[in-house]
Amino acid sequence: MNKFWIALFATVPIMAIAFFLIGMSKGNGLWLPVNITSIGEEIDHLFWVILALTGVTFFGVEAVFIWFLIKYGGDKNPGKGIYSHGNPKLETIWTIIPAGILVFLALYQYDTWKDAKFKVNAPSQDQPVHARVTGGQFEWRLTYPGADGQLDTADDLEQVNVLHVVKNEPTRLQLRSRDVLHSFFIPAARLKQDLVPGMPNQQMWFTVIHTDDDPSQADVHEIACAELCGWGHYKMRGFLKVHETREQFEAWFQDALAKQNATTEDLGLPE
Ligand SMILES: [Cu+2]
Repeated sequence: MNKFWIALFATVPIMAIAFFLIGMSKGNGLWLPVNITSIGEEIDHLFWVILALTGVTFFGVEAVFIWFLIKYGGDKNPGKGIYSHGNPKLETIWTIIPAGILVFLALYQYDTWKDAKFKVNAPSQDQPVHARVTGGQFEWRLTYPGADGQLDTADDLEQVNVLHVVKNEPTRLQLRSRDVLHSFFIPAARLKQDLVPGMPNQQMWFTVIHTDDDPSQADVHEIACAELCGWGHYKMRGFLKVHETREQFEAWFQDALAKQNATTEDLGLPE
């Protein structure tokens, strides 16, 4: 076979590996952000297990592919090609192996999924949610229950796009959509949840255990909408602000509440 074609096809796996190595090398911001939640370590572990499985498969498939290109090239096999109508035994084997791997993954990830997603495992269910996240075209609206612990009362605090939480405290959120499908995604927390119109009480929970070791953004992490939700989808960028202590959070909360409830007189503005 023409060496040119071998080189061209071999370029694909070589480039894939090169991009992978560049992507995962530290400091260029292409890889996952540093994990900040207790559940994130388990999710990262699953990520690596799946990456290893798919990686080994990738190398195996590419090796066979390149070997076949060389072995069955036209220069070594002159004449007409042979057309096969399949091999039931071979097909059974290559169906059973991936099916087995998928069953293994389904069982292997079950405990993590249960902890991250089954509502019965949500923390502090007897207490009010930390905040309600309402996705809407095109913003995240955060509503915190005030001192009464009830949402939709006069002492609520409403904020846009920045979610404030406290380090080492289990945080439970209520999620809902105001209009279309959105997806609340906190990459550093390794959590993502669709907001489905008509399902007003979806939940997400996590505990921030440590913050990014990059001092320039030690306590602020990106929030993104991970579901194309309209022309302004890109604008649904928010931030997760982590307070070191409950006192710091309360200080921010009271200040924000006072600003929210300020009158024009308080602010010294003309009426
Ligand atoms: Cu959205």
